[in-house]
Amino acid sequence: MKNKARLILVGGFLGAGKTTLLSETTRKLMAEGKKVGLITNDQAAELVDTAFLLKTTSNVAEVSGSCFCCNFNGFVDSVRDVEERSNADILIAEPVGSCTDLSATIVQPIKKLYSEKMLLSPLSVLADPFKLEDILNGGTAGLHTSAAYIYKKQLEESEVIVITKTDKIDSIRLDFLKEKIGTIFPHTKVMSVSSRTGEGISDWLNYVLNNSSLNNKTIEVDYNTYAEGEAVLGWLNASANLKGEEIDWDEFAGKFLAKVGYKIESMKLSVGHIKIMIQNGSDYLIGNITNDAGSVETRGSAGISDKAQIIINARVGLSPDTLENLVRETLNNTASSKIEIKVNAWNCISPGYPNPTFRYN
Ligand SMILES: Nc1nc2c(ncn2[C@@H]2O[C@H](COP(=O)(O)OP(=O)(O)OP(=O)(O)O)[C@@H](O)[C@H]2O)c(=O)[nH]1
Ligand SMILES: [Mg+2]
Repeated sequence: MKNKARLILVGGFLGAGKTTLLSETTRKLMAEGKKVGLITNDQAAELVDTAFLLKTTSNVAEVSGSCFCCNFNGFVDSVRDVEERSNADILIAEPVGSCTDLSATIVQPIKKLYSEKMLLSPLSVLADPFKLEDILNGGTAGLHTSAAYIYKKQLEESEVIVITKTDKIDSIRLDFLKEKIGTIFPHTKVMSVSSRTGEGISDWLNYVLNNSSLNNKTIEVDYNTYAEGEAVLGWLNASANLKGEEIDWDEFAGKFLAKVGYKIESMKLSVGHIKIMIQNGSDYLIGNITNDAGSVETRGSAGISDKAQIIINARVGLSPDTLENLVRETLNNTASSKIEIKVNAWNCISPGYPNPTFRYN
């Protein structure tokens, strides 16, 4: 009989590096002959994360339209679906980056209702070092105060705080940061990873694969502040087909993101995360903006061709209507008369009040 599958929850604020770590981890585990299933999550469909992770494995299930906590049964169904489909030993799930109270709404319900079917690893919460440093120093990391509240609650309920992107921070600053976390959260394990260099990934994996969630504590969460922290973000998920003649998609992506980044910076907007993926057959490019300075990062290449698809996911401190106009205008303007845009899906919302299926305390 097959052993119980292990479920690893990888939380953390928008842009912390969750999907990148999932991708690197999956590659590593697959190379060791392990079967891995992944579960993505978002408030709406058309996810860059799902499309990106599908480049690593076909064993991806998506819960979209609601977060895991507010659609707990949908979450469990997806976990089981991907487990059966892939016969996976290890399942890794990424909740929406603006979600908190996961201990009460996911960890405890799984332990109470599904402990015979799955082993749950300690709840990992990923944190970008610069945002984390600012939050621990009493700042808001450029976020609305209610969004910063969510960030702090995520840290408070975590069993493992994983500092990400360590390739971007020097070792002395990293040690200070770890020390500070140890003072503020003395009972929480602290680890660090770089998905860019691979540093720390094996240690984190060993820890979550060999330990179970022992956390029976839930935290106090003021749901009105939590709801406000999510609602201040306009949330856009869109996809479109692009058509032109011999278009250099990397150049197109670079221009589009640079223009969005410029607007973000000049309007002094608070950025959760803006991510795009352009796919041209098996070639693809991912582009991200994760800070208010509007700085753009791209990876991969979508090459040159007549046709491509674009997925855009943006979480920005703007009303949905204004965000929609900003993205639409910038896309049209970048495409100019050379590229025809056929929109497949265009969804712009403000996340609703969190209403979890279960809440244990
Ligand atoms: N330098 C560096 N950048 C990283 C690392 N991990 C992630 N990033 C970058 O951080 C950005 C966000 O990464 P994601 O993995 O998409 O973050 P996420 O937490 O899944 O974001 P959401 O799904 O929006 O909540 C991307 O630009 C990544 O390339 C890392 O280890 N080093
Ligand atoms: Mg992600």
